Amino acid sequence: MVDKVAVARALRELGMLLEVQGENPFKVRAYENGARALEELPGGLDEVIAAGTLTEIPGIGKALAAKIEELARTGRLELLDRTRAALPAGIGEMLRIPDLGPKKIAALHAALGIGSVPDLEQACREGRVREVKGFGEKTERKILEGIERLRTASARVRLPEAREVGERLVRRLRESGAAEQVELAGSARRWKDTVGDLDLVAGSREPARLSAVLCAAPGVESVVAHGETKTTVRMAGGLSVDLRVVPPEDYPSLLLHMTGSKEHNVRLRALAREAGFTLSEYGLERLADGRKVPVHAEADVYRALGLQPVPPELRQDTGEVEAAREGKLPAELVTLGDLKGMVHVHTRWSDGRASVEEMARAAQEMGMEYLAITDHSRSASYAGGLDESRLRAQWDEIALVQTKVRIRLLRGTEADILESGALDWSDAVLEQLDVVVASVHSRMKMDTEAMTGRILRMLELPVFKIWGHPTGRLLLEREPYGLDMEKVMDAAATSRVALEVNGDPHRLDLEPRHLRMARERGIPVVLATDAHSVAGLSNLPYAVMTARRGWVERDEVLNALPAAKFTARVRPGAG
Ligand code: DGT
Ligand code: CA
Ligand code: CA
Ligand code: ZN
Repeated sequence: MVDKVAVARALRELGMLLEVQGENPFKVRAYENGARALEELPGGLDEVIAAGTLTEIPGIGKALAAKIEELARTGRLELLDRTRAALPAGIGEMLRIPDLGPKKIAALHAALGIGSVPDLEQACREGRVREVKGFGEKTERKILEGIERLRTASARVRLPEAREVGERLVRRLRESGAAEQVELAGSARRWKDTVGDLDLVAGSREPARLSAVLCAAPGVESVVAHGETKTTVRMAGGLSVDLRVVPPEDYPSLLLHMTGSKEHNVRLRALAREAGFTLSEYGLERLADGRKVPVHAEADVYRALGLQPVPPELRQDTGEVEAAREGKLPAELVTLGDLKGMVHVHTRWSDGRASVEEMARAAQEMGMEYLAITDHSRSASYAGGLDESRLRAQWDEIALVQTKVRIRLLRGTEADILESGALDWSDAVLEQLDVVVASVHSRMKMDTEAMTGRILRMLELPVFKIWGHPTGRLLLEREPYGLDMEKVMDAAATSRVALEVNGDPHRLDLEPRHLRMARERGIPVVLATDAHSVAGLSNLPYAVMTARRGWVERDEVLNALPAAKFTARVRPGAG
């Protein structure tokens, strides 16, 4: 099976390297667009190649299709190899420094001969970068910060990328028939927002054969360690994968151990000792006689320790062990099936890539009862934000599409929260909308006091709003805004607001600890995709799992309400 993420990555790298070489911007953009189109391809790449329909994908022309086929067939791209060879070897790593694009890298290379991250770091420290035209002290400082962040973040990948690789390997190992049980464990099973490495666990009587299957799997670049019970490989994208294998009867204990978190395990072990057992990856044993307690599933271990079974995504040692002991784990954790509406999506009217009708049909296919179209407001001009006349024209289109689909369409907006804390629409417009998402997209670097004031003023507005991607973080790329969360949450509790759990894999915002703060205060939430394409709608599970990690229950989720109740609850003009 062809790894479309790896193919996309190769195209993107080629585009950026060509840009460093000064290649024409159109060509450069074509690679980026092609990479994006592949990432958003709903199915597998093999089918498309087999059917010869690559060029029917928007953004993929003949030349690009040939390169994709070459990558799929050979795992390499001749032009990429040649371009890499023509540039200093460290340029690829320099491209990963946040905020340092190909143009700046080309300028630094031309002026100072810098061709690697260590060269660059040294030049910054010696104050040489600020002397280059177009650079200054501030850029120099930002580059150093970027290098620092690259160091701390480079080891981790975002959850969906990790899960995609992990699930593919799990399928492969299962299909080999060399194992009775195989599962993804570790942070990926806990749906943590970023993943350090993948942990696969298996119960098998043929560990050597299973290990060989992993080593030969597509996408495996090198074998780091290779033993009977433990194998470690490195994937093409740099992600490391551990496989642990035990006999089938010991599998549940291994799964529990390898799922973690480490902190959760430490707590379980302490409880086990108190109860007269020892707990390890090899099983649960009675201290008195060293006899193994038979364990058929993870739940058996929890029960033996007097605990309710804890779902993997809750295993963070943030109170779940105490709750499980008292039988007080949240009973109605929200599930994907609970959701009845999509409440934050974009269309071609602003920066989305699908029409209102396409989004409506896709959401309907997913079983949704309602869909709020929430394109950007005017201030988000970089994202094609709508002015009032275009917004009204969009209402006409929404009305037209409504005559063709069953799903109920709602008029919405994603209004910018302006620097003053006001929303980017007049009250007259706000009153005519069904759903208002309010988000910060500009002036994100205000200091904590100013940003907190801005948000507090937004919260005070009488109109009901969904506060979109509240902390503004971009995973592995951008820190959250400075915000006094306690203050903001206290204000939200008495405001007409719901907090969004944004399932965009780059955001996963709010995060669990903040959701816990919201729940303590009775603040409702919505689970949203912020989709900019039909494919983006399928990120809903990431919003759901992030919410579950924050213990969110069904009755706290506004878009688990049926359409009539939802609109009554969030309609800006209403009571
Ligand atoms: P990651 O890879 O950084 O995203 O996070 P994890 O949780 O996947 O951590 P990893 O890969 O180092 O280890 C996988 C699991 O193995 C971890 O969740 C719990 C278990 N584990 C690892 N080290 C220890 C340890 O020192 N003590 C205990 N009790 N469990 C451990
Ligand atoms: Ca791991
Ligand atoms: Ca590991
Ligand atoms: Zn949005």
